[in-house]
Amino acid sequence: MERTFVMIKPDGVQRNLVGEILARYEKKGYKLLAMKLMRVTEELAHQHYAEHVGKPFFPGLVEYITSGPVVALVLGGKGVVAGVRAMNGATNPANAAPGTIRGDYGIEVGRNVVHASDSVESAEREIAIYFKEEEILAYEKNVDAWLY
Ligand code: RTP
Ligand code: MG
Repeated sequence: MERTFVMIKPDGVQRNLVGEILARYEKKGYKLLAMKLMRVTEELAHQHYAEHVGKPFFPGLVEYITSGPVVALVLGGKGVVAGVRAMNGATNPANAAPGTIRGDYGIEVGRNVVHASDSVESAEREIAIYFKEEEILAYEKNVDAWLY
């Protein structure tokens, strides 16, 4: 199953958006494979955002991402990498379409609520940074069996 790495960033946690955002991914049909509330250290931020080291916004990005707890997720499903990017919306919430997470909940690029991997290769790299393989669960769902 295709997998992606998703993060609800510190502003999402502080603004009580965790449940709303998780509900969107769940209702879409993506499968929750791993989840944890955690702090991102400076070292982790440098690893995760290695491609942005040296850019003008990098120091601000590190300060933002390390400023409070985040929710780290692994989601699975058909086309999940591109699908979650589409649900998150454009990087700058000012340009993100209404109906996307950033379009509905943000107004500032430096506070854009969520992260998602931009390719299958990035996803596998980022999942390995944030999770041990044993923290990622394989399981089947059967709603009827749990209702009755
Ligand atoms: P992300 O990696 O967080 O999912 O976001 P993205 O792919 O849409 O955007 P990316 O280019 O990878 O940028 C990473 C994060 O850096 C912050 N940023 N600030 N001030 C700026 O111009 C600026 N540009 C990027 C955002 O938090 C962005 O999500
Ligand atoms: Mg990115």
